[in-house]
Formats: sequence, C-alpha cells, structure tokens
Amino acid sequence: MDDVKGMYRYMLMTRLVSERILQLNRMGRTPFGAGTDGHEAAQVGAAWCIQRGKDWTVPYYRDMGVAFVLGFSALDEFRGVFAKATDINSAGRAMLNMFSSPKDRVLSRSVLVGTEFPHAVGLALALRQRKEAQIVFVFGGDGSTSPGDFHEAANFASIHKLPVVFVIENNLLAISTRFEKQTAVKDIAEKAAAYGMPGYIADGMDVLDSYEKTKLASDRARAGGGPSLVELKCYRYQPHTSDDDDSRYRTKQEVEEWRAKDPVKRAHAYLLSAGVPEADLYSLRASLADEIERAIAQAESEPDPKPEDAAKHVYSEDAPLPDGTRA
Ligand SMILES: Cc1ncc(C[n+]2csc(CCOP(=O)(O)OP(=O)(O)O)c2C)c(N)n1
Repeated sequence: MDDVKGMYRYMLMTRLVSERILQLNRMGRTPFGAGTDGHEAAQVGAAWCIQRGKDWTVPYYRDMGVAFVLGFSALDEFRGVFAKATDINSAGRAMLNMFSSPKDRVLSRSVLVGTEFPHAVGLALALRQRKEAQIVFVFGGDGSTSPGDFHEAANFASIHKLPVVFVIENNLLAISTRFEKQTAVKDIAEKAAAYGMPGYIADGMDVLDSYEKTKLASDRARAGGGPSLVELKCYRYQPHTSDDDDSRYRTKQEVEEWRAKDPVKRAHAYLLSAGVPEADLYSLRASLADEIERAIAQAESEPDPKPEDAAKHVYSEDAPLPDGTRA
C-alpha cells in the first residue's frame, strides 16, 4: 500500500505541475509549454521499476512523471519552464523537459524524436563492456517507433542481448498524426517480434498494470535475458504543446471518453477503496500545490541566461579555429 500511495503522490504532482505549465503559458508568463496529463500512470508505473541512482534512464520530453520519480523536483521543472540560467537540464538554452541529471543517471537527450533509442542501446553496450550490472530504460511515444533509429536500436539490442527496456507510451497521436496513419500493426508491442524480443501491453491508464508489465521487462533485462518492449496504452488530454490547436485533429467527445478513464482519479479511487482516508489525500494535494507555487515564485524570480552564453557547450571551447590557431 505504501508503494501505491507513493505512486499516487508522483502522479498527482505530475498532474498539478502539468496543469500549471499550460496556465502560465496562457497567462503570457512563459514562452512555451507541454503537458503530460493522461500519461501519469504509465510514467510513474514504469519508473517504479527503475533502481534510482543505479539504472540509467533516457526519458523523452513528455516524461515529467518519470523525472519526478527519479528525483527531479518541482523547482527543477519550473526553472526549465521559465528557461532560467539555473535550469539543471540546459541552463535555460534548450526547451523544457530535456531532462538531464548525471547524478540521477538520466542521460541528456535531444528533442529529435527517436534519437534516444540508439543512445540508450549504446549506453547498455557500455555497461556490458564495463561489466556493470545496471540496466537501461528508454522512453518514447508511439510516433518515435516510426523512424529508423528505433528499429536499428531494437535490432542491435536484441542481437547482443543488451539490458534495455524499451517503454513506449502510446497515446494514439504524434502531434496531429493519428496512430493508424503511421503504424500498420494493431499494437506497437507487435513490433518487438520482428527483433526477437517480447512485447508486453499494459493499460497505461492503470498505474499497477503499467508497473507490472514493465517489471516483467526489467526482470528479464536484469537476469541477462536481453531487451523487451513495453507498450503503455494511454492518452494525452492537453494539446501536443501550447502552440498546438488540437481541435483540428480530434473531437471533444474523444477527449471526454478518455477523461472518463483518468489515471489520477482512478488511483485516487483505488486508495479510497483500500481504506486511505480522504482527508489524507486532500492534505497531500494541498501540500503539493503549496510546493508547486513556491517553486513557481522562486523560478520566475531567478536570472535569465546571458545572451553571450547561447552557444556555450555547443562547440568545444579549446577547438582550433579553421586556420589552426586557437581563440
Ligand atoms: C526527427 C523529428 N521529426 C519530427 C519532429 C517534430 N515532432 C516533435 S514531437 C513529434 C510527435 C511525436 O509523437 P510521439 O512520439 O507519439 O510522442 P507524443 O508527443 O505523442 O507523446 C514530432 C513529429 C521531431 N522533434 N523530431
């Protein structure tokens, strides 16, 4: 029960942060926002299988719930949202949610969809060569299984039995492109068979099912059995980003149908039915909301990055100039 309460805490935190990100953007206080609503159970359930500080994780840009479970705070998140110099991911130079934390073993990633898979597989190969016991979790959306990167990475990982868990959050949309317009099979999990690895399907609106199916995959990787793919079927409630008009590609009715399966409400109902007092859940919400408001106030008051730092760490600072001299 303690685990489920812990999971619920991170799911609720993810929901509340995500809602504030969109509100702040609509108020004109931030340049850009992207929500996670609808993915909380998938992300938190899968991330519960990660051994913090030991395993490596390559999350994708929607994975706030994964980042929070791994140790990111609301303040870490809002520093990125406000693109402040204090942002731990990129010092305010990349978009929000380019999660990066060497101490938490979160590999810095690119915004380019699908590039995380070969990076994760390379990481797993390095762990194998160094005889380290940890495993790698890599996350992506359904759309990220279309580029060649995914297929090359899955094939290579399977041939070499590398300790990788491919976690795919299938929300049926890649911006405006619907699932059936870019994937000919019924389930993403079917793609695993082509590479000789198991493909598990979970109800990504259910945190326990997401945890259990990801656990099958992570147990297999830890035992030396090689990679697996876990498909978490979920839905994105908000537009793709604050720049997206989702009324052009889906109906309100479709969103409402999925809202009836709200993963946060479902976990809330589960806890109540298991005897957790409602007052405890309300005080949890109040304390999270307070933490979030304090994080927003602090992040917003912090300094912006300096314009002259825009290309810092992009080019090697001691690389020779074209004429062979050094700056
Ligand atoms: C290589 C590449 N092509 C296109 C884009 C633009 N783009 C950003 S997010 C996205 C959709 C990805 O959808 P999916 O993987 O299903 O994840 P979701 O955003 O739905 O969670 C696209 C096409 C990109 N970032 N990288």
